[in-house]
Amino acid sequence: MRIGIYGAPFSGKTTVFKLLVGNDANEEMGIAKIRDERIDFLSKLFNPKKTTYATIELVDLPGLSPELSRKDKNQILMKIQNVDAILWVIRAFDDESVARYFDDPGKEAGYLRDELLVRDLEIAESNIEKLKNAKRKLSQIEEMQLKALEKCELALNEGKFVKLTDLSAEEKNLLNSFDFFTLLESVIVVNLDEKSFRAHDYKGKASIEKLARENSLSMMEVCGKLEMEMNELDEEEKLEFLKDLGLSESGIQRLSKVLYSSLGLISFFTSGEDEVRAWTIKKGTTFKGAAGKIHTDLERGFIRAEVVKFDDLKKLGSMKEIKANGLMRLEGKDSIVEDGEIINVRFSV
Ligand SMILES: Nc1nc2c(ncn2[C@@H]2O[C@H](COP(=O)(O)OP(=O)(O)O)[C@@H](O)[C@H]2O)c(=O)[nH]1
Ligand SMILES: [Mg+2]
Repeated sequence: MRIGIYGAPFSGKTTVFKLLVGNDANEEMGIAKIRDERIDFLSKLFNPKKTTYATIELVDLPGLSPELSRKDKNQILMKIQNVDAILWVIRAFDDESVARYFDDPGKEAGYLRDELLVRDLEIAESNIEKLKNAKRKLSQIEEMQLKALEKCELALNEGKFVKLTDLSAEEKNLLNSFDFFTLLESVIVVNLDEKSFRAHDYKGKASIEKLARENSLSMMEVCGKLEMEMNELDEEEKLEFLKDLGLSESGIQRLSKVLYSSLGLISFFTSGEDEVRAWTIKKGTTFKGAAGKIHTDLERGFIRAEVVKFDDLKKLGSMKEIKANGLMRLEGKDSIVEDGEIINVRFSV
């Protein structure tokens, strides 16, 4: 999974990127470990040689701002092609030492939305034109593409995201090759200073909430600077610090969860003496499909999966107790995996 970090200059994009990827990141692209306290627990319990967290790939973009030329903007936006989701970072922290492009975070969010709409409209229009000007009879697929593109054009002209347009699954498929940004999931991260973070209030809040609601985007608040400072603390101090803020987990942990849920992703686990590992799958994946994530042999030779719920294991404390209480079940290839299941695949090849 790849996520592009999008926003105006000095909004805290690189700060969020570094928080996710690790402090010493200095590249545009990085791999973020998804912190998951369930993996920490399993790792303590099984004491494996290796512990592997789920990961996501992140792309840190230069800032987009109104005074840039169309060409410069497109160059920046090109970097979010081929991502699965866009993470918007909005500047809502007060700090006179850091330059600011918009005096109102609500306006900043509106600007970011408009840039995506303008770019997508350009894509729709130019491809409609291309198809219409083709000096040959269009194939059936191209006819359908044209119809779908015209629906998008209409919606975009009304300021509506492509993902909210009334398109069939087939039409969405046909649109895949155009890389519409407003067809992707977006998560809005509002970067606050400590004062507004504690108060849960800041200028433009209502209008960002409205924008998120209207376009069906997820939204969350973080305090980038505090998170950075928190990274210097040891685990216990960190928890104290979070508690003082009325939180139980860091913004980055919350962000991972928001990303997962907005992308329709869940985790399952494998565990043993060699490795405890988290795997990322789409909601609705079957046990056979999940087995294929681990290894194609496991999918090919799938017999059954032994399944334990993480919460049961946490409660009972050992696999022995799980078995004694009949809490390990067997599942066939077509059953659906639920979030937090620990799976052992029985297979033969
Ligand atoms: N006061 C304050 N400063 C921040 C916060 N987040 C980022 N900054 C600072 O703002 C400046 C720009 O941040 P950066 O992440 O590089 O922004 P980018 O241009 O969007 O990548 C840096 O000096 C950061 O240290 C925050 O939450 N509060
Ligand atoms: Mg940056």
